[in-house]
Amino acid sequence: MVYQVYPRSFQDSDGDGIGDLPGIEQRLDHLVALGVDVVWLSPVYRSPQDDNGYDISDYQDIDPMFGTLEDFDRLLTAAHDRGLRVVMDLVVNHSSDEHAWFRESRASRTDARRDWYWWRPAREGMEPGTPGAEPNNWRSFFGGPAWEYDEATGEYYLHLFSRKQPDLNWENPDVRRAVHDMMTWWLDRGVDGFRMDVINLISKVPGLPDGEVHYGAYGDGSPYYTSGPRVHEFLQEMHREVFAGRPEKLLTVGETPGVTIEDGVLFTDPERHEVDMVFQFEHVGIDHGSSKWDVKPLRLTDLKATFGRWQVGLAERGWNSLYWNNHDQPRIVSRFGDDGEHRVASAKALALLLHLHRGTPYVYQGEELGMTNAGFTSIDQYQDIESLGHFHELVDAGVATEEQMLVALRAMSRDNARTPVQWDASEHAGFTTGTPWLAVNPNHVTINAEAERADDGSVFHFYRRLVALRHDVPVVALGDFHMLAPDHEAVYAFTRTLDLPAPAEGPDGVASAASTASRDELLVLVNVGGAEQEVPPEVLAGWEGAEVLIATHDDAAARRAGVLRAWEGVVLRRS
Ligand code: TEU
Repeated sequence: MVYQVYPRSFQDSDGDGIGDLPGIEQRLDHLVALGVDVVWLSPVYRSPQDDNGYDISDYQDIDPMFGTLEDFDRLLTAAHDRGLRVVMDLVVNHSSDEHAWFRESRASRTDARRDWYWWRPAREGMEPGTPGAEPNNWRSFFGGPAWEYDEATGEYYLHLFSRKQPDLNWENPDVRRAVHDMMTWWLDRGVDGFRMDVINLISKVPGLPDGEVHYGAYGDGSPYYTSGPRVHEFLQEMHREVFAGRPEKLLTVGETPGVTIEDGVLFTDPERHEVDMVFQFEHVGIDHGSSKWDVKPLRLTDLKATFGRWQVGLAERGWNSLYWNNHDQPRIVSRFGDDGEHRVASAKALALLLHLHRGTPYVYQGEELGMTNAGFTSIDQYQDIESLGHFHELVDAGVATEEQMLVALRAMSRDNARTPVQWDASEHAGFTTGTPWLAVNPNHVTINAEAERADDGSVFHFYRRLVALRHDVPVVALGDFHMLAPDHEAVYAFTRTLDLPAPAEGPDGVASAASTASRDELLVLVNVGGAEQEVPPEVLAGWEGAEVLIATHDDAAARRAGVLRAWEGVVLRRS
């Protein structure tokens, strides 16, 4: 299991209200208790923090807010000593506009680094710097145009994210070489791999054509930069230049918004040497309407359809990653679960559902506690650049009212995931002695790590058991997946199956009588809702008397065959 730490919100050690590297070190034992294999650190590099560190101004230094390179080395050693591996966030689709590369690039049209970024003149016949004169009509991910006009040199630069995140030009081999060198520097320092930020956006269709306009003033450029023409070539080159021949075991995961299953296979087929796995976005898009701010209720059959297709699509070649949460997504218990009456049961049920799929599970800090959305009610409480950008774009354009946008942010803002980790019931939840950079959720008084560690029925201990199962039971990690009852709107059901090889031959070279191959099988049943559900009889046929491997509800005596209580999940095993 990979556990994501968002350093700014994990643990503060110096009272400035912002989490830091020594703080992470203090909390490593929590991760060990959970059974974590790998820690993914969101960016801790030097950064102006326009997008909370996803805007890097020096790839080979630590931001003073988080500590020093010495603090980093100490954390790495402390993690390795506990058997934890550490994966860095690699943000190389763009740098910060304060990176030396970009400062040089913007200095003049003839600078040696001009071509390290995407510079273009104004649209033909338009006055540079005037509305609509951008080189094309693409909208940035954070609202507004994807181009910034630079008066000094009279051209625009491309930024798919904020104007302080100029896109690097991967067509230029010098850019790629600089990135490879930087990656090697971190691997030599002892890091165990990379989570690669929006890595399928690095190759753009060079003509940068206009996109279709779905709403507002700007167009959708994604067909021209999502899994673009050279992306596989770039990743294979990166593998050759950085990873090939290194003796240590490393992990690479590409964050790939908009990736299709076909491309997912190409990215993760081990024989192609690109990345170990990707984060796909389909299941976190099924509650989006015309945009992520247009929130639709979950239809369970949609979730089954998308997860089912990915499980089948990557069954033969490639490998899935499994996640509900990260620092960009609202909390799963508030989103697809029930963060009121059924918080504990629904957090466990959704965890069980996800962790019994085939693939590598990711847990985002606080998810293992069943932490909920932030519950902010005023725009002043938000800090996230995406939330603020869209609020102002849509409200100013009259597309949505302030009230509508506040409702949308309450459901979808990235800040929902970014409130500080709730360690205990004290003021500021044990996160800081100072003033937290983003408000601590008042529910930390009851929802916190200290209380959950002491309660065997907590969400924390359930996650711990799920992680242990994956380590101990091969069919959980490796078994084939088969979806059942795809049309049922409340019960999520599937099987996992693994043929076990016959036991090894005895020392005399003769297999024992009991050495026939056997099959291990699981039936996973989850009630995704608050009403009692009958499991369709055809799903249960043949499973009478099977052993219960794990269940969300402890009171086995109250369990009735064929019936799932509110948010109940059960895994049956027969072999
Ligand atoms: O996210 C990329 C991405 O596609 C989205 O999830 C995006 O953040 C947004 O939610 C779209 O609505 C990655 C990082 O995870 C994110 O934190 C950064 O802001 C972004 O890249 C730019 O580096």
